[in-house]
Amino acid sequence: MIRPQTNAHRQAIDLSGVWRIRFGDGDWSSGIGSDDHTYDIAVPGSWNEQLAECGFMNHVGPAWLETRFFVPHGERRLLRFGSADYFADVWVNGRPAGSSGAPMLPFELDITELAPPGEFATLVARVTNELPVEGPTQRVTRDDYLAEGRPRDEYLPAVRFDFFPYGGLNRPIHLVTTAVSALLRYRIETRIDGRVAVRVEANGGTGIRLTVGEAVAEGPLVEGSAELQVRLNDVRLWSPQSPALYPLAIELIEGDRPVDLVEQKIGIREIRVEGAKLLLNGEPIELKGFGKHEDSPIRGRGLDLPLLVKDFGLLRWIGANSVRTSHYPYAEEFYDFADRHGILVIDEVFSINLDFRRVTDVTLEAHKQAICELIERDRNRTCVIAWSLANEPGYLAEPEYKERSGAYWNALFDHARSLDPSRPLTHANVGYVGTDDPAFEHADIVTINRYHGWYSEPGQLDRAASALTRDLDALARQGKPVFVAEFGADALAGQHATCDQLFTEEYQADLIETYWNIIHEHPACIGGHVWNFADFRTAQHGRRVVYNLKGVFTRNRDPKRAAWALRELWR
Ligand code: GCB
Repeated sequence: MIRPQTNAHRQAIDLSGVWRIRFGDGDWSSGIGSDDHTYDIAVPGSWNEQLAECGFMNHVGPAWLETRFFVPHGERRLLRFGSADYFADVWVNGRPAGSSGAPMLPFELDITELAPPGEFATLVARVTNELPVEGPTQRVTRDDYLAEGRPRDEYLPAVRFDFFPYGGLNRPIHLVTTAVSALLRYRIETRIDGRVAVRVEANGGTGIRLTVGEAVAEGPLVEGSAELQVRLNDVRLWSPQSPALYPLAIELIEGDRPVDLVEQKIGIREIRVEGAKLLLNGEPIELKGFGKHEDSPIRGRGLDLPLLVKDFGLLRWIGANSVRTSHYPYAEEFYDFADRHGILVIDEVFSINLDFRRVTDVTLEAHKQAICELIERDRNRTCVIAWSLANEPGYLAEPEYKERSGAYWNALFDHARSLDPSRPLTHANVGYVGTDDPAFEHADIVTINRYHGWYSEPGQLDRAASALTRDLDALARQGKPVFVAEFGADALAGQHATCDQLFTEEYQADLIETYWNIIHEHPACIGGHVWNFADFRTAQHGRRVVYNLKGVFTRNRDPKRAAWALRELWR
């Protein structure tokens, strides 16, 4: 799948705007009507906060979204969704156009036959934010909480994770036109000696011209694919200090004229694990940064470009060099910023808190599919330095996790490695599972999330520090790099105390500083990510005051005391 773009050969029309929405289980595939049950909805944007006053804040289930668009001329006409949260079926002019794939990832539908050029067409998408029971992130219902004997764990909306299950079309949707002869996909490999190899697949055409910076190569297409290589002279390597990017262009040639073109920017860099070190361009690198969320007031998970500008400015201000896309693939625009700003990304698949009592073969297949689609989307990204295959599986400390997950991880890590042997693989381990997590055996980087000093040892930083050191020492015996992907404390901005007190800005800053000093000094530790960059909305639960307050910035991006402390530590 090619990222939507406009040039002499292809056109991408952004369908963002105010659409109409209707909630419910009926069938509105040929049009949602215009009665009292339909509402305005801005796309991209989640329905929850936008339509809270109409009663849809906590809506989990289907909603029907509709827009009308003008269909320009173009031999092939495609609809390209950045994502649908979490699943969508689409109709164009009342006829089925297709469905989404793995949640939080793009999908493309060929609507050439459904939408004649030179006319308006109607698009209806049935979007649901309900998860399947056997998915890599599993559905939970109110009744499940009770059946599991966990009444105090009830969340509204019911979820197995600690962020809000926003629904809707949260990323841009484009109408893309191309010629019938068109580029279909490509795979870039770079080497730090300046070699850039590209494998291209196309429909039609006779040859490919590859241009990277000043270097050009041409080659024939054989059975729809071609492999080309160029070499850059005096290559400037990409790194957080100097995120040099080169323009890369792939042209599809038919006879002697170009019929398609795709462009992107790439950096030349190498990422490698050696012993307990993570090496970027052959030098050890310490990861300093955050787990984030796609979350902002009113838009929910909807793409918010001003927020991206702000967040990347704040990452620089605080001295961070990396982010994990906790707990799902982010919008492609996020990776554009990361490539340009030199932010290293641990790209996480949407798999959270897998409960191994409910894992089946269907779960494994869906998990593999999600990894496949994630790697397909992001493999050409310079900023992506590792794949995270799951967050906190076995989080209920269910005995089934240790008994059964070995074969699951074996299959999953093998699958990911076969798709991309060039990047290290990891997963984020939960404290309840401990340091003998069966997934560690397969991971290239041993990653842990730890809340000593918060959920355990509350308010006791000395005990928290000893517990963290014990964990790191135990993990270091594996001889692999150890990474702390989450640590942190909630702080209500403006809450203060003179002694160690949960929820105060002082305690959050002190806990983060205590952890950072241990992480920084530990020989096996390649760095840490504070949980979280900013306060974020989560489902209603007795442990949360509307938001998860572990942000070092508020949801509006004002700094808490911990932000200043980190700036001091990291810059
Ligand atoms: C975790 C989860 C994260 C939560 C965080 C917390 O371990 O990975 O999703 O938000 O803890 O604040 O409890």
